Amino acid sequence: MANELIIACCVVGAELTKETYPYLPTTPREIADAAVEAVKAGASIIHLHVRDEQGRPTQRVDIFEQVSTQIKNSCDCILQFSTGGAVGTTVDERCAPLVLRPEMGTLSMGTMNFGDGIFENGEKTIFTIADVLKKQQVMPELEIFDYGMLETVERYLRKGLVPAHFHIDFVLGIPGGMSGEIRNLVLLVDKLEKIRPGQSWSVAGVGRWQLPLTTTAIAMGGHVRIGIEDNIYYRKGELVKSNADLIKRVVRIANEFDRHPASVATTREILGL
Ligand code: KMH
Ligand code: ZN
Repeated sequence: MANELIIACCVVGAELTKETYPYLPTTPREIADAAVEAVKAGASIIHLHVRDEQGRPTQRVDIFEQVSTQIKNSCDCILQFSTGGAVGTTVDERCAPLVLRPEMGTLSMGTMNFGDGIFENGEKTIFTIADVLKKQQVMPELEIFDYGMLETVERYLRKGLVPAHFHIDFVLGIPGGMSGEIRNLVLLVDKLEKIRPGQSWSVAGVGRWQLPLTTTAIAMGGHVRIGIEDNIYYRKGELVKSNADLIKRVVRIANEFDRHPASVATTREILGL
């Protein structure tokens, strides 16, 4: 089991538009199909954002419900709802879909510049989202965009201010956060090991960092998040056509390391879901 690789797929995200990425899934059917295709390619977790009728990011419960049902009708997988939403989404909107009680939900651990916007995660916001996750019995994935956010986790754990059971995702390469240089991942994993030996973690490399970081995580024994939310290029100058294409490449690389995609059941076991 230790060798199995959890692949989470971030199928659509909240910041991309069809103008910058023409293959972007936006309707509930397209998003659900992209998720099912990702699961067939090896993903066991779907990191979910949804879009409204105009293709804009939304945290509307009815659309989350529609997409979740369509995915679940076609395959088993772990749904991880975004509580980050898009830059500027209010905290109430961000928490709203948790009423559907997905198996997992994200919890970002600090405020940051996010490209030209501000991704607001002040202490009050973190605790509000953490409370709703707890109330709905949704397992948090703590999103770490910078070293200080991991130190925040350490501080909050000492004070009992965040749920004790979580998965960690290092999201590296957002302009405004920590870059995706490999030494940054090594630093973070080293720190995490000191805070919580044996804690499960994955890495999400943004843009050109996706391939080197996923390969490094595979070699280090971690897990990965891949998908067009984080990276729309297969290689420099060449747009990737689907999430599945990104996943298939990572599965090929992982196989060379004798690591194989974790099934949904194994993922639940590893994460204690
Ligand atoms: N769209 C970003 C501002 C999450 O999903 O929890 C936040 C985000 C994180 O995507
Ligand atoms: Zn997201």
